[in-house]
Amino acid sequence: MTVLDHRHTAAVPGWLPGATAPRTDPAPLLPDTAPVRVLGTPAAEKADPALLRELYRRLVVGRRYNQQATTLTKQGRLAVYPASTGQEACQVAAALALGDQDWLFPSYRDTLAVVSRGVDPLEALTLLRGNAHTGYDPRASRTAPLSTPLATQAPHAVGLAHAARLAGDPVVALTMLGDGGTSEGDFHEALNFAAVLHAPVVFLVQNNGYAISVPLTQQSAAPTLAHKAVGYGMPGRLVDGNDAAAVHAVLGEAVERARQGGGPTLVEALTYRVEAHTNADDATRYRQDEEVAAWREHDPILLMERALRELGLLDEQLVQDAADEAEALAARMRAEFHADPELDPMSLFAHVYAEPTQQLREQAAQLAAELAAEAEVHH
Ligand SMILES: Cc1ncc(C[n+]2csc(CCOP(=O)(O)OP(=O)(O)O)c2C)c(N)n1
Repeated sequence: MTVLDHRHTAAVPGWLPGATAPRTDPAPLLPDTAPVRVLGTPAAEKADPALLRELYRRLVVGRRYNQQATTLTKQGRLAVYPASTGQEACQVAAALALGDQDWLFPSYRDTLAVVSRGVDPLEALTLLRGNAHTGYDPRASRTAPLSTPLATQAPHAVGLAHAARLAGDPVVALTMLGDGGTSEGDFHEALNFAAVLHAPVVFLVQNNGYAISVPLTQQSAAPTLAHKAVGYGMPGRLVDGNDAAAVHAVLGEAVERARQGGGPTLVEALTYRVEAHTNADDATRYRQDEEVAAWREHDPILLMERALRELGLLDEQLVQDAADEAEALAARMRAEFHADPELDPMSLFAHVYAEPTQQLREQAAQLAAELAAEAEVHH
């Protein structure tokens, strides 16, 4: 027995009165001990067949979207694309778990979630094409811009959700991050604020194993990333991130809990980034082919197909319709991205502040003069 042991045994009963005492036993907040699974388990039989088929359709279309966008980067038609190939279950389930009144706060890897939420598939790629603007109306779609700085979208989600709660609107905000994002200060501040304010927020961490070349083992010593919830006083859930039905169920519960005033939830979805970080990365430099191959066997579309077949829900028509829709979308992407967009450099200054600052006005005037001078030269 050491002096420190005494601290553990005496802490709660002998705690001094006042505001510093722990308010609840943290043990009930400990995350799931194993990832939640639905597909291939008895729970699949209780799942809504229409939902499973809808998830399948979205997965197939989503995979094709990822493939086509990646190809467009190779042709120089798209500046950068952080593919969510292999992570489509998280992407489509996140979009489906939200209602129309809710808000999504995505990261740069979550274009597919934005599209699955109903934003035009081409508009959703505007930022990644090199435009200064988001390309879609965040207010109309209740979808924040894709966040390039890691985890900054998390405090934004908390702020919006808290404001909505104060206004009495039954809005839930769901924010998506990567495993690397959970090391950012913004992530921790967001969790703390969300728990203290009891904000209706769901944090979805897609643990895809890597932050560019940094594997999770070098990123975090937490037993699971879901454990990070406990210290802030919210539940942490662990789910198989390639099981679309499980991700949908776990997120659905968390969204409902938040809507009913139950506060925030952190969900860790175990998944894998099958492609490189972006088209600017060579993943073979830091991971083995066998690892990728093993995850391809646990692919979200494979899991869903297998489950649908077992349940007698995979008919020719569904397969054909999903494939046709996917090809039509890919063809539209190719056609639309064939030409370079016409950009107005002056639009750079739009939508920054409601009232442009003096500095921005000066910069805008300077750019306008430079453009006019250039036009004169070419005249
Ligand atoms: C604040 C901040 N720091 C560093 C970067 C550079 N950066 C871009 S992606 C990335 C890795 C992120 O990994 P993870 O959060 O696991 O997400 P994933 O890309 O795997 O979806 C880093 C460090 C950044 N975008 N923002």
